[in-house]
Amino acid sequence: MGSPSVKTNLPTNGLGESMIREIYVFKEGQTLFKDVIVPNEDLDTDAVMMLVSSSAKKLQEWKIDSMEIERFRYVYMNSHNTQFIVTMDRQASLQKVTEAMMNMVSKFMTAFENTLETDEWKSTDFSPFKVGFRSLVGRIPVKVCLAGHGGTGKTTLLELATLPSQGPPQDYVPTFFGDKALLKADFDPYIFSMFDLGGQDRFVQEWGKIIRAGSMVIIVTDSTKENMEWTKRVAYPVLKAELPYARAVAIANKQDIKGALSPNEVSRRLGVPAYGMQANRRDFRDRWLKLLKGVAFETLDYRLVSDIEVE
Ligand SMILES: Nc1nc2c(ncn2[C@@H]2O[C@H](COP(=O)(O)OP(=O)(O)OP(=O)(O)O)[C@@H](O)[C@H]2O)c(=O)[nH]1
Ligand SMILES: [Mg+2]
Repeated sequence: MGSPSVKTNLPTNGLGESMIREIYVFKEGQTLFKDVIVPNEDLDTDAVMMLVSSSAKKLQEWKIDSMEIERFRYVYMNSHNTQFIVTMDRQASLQKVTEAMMNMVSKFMTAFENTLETDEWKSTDFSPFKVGFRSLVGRIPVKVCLAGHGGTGKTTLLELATLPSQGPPQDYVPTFFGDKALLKADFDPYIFSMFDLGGQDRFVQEWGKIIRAGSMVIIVTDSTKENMEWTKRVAYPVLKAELPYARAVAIANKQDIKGALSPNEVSRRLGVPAYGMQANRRDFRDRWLKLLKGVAFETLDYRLVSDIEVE
């Protein structure tokens, strides 16, 4: 520790990240277009859309508003008596999505304005809009936070994912404050902005500023009892205060070390689904990327940060 080669890449604030989950476009009660990237299993989507679109109808042309329901935020707009509704993670940056909404509706109008002004819209196929919608979604990174104590393997995981040809680092170089890197892999249409937090105790007080707008939290542990205690005592209060609506999983890292707690045991102690890992081995990259994808698309077991319960 305190070596001259510490990493000192200060991340920028988290205003640029957001996860857009789906879009619906309605006119006169009909669905003109929809694209669901990550289905919302928690709520009755038809009922929610009915509610949101009735509010959208009352909006002035080109005004944007939003409403929050549980862990989701519905951003909506009204143009040419057509209602546009985008679902995003509640936590994520509203500013970025507002911008994206403007672009989206402009794009839609460029293609379909004339159609919407006559009865033609009733027989028009709007599905080609999917390409434009998805490319806008892909321009806003989804924020993923790697949280855990110093030396548990966060930077190793970051580099395992983002620097595949180099191979994960074998030396421990503590991260100062935090670091970040973009990750593009088999996550289409999403790209991830990976925030690697400095885990030494003196940096944990900075986490609050760094993790804002995070959609996903990866809780990194070295699968020891002491580390479980630290995670619950020090990391959980910050995560619960700052990112209650984010999705969380735990990494039971360092499974190769003798005496490592099993992923099941880590999961039981932390109150979060835990997945075994050996981050310092490049052949674990595939598993790590699949895990990230599974959390993003909600095909893998996760827990909302606010729902984490510990004894
Ligand atoms: N044996 C073993 N070592 C690992 C494993 N994963 C990471 N390491 C090593 O553990 C050390 C962890 O280093 P980092 O990844 O930099 O730790 P960190 O969590 O980023 O630490 P801070 O930046 O201080 O928060 C490095 O020496 C890694 O090579 C693993 O699965 N098994
Ligand atoms: Mg680090």
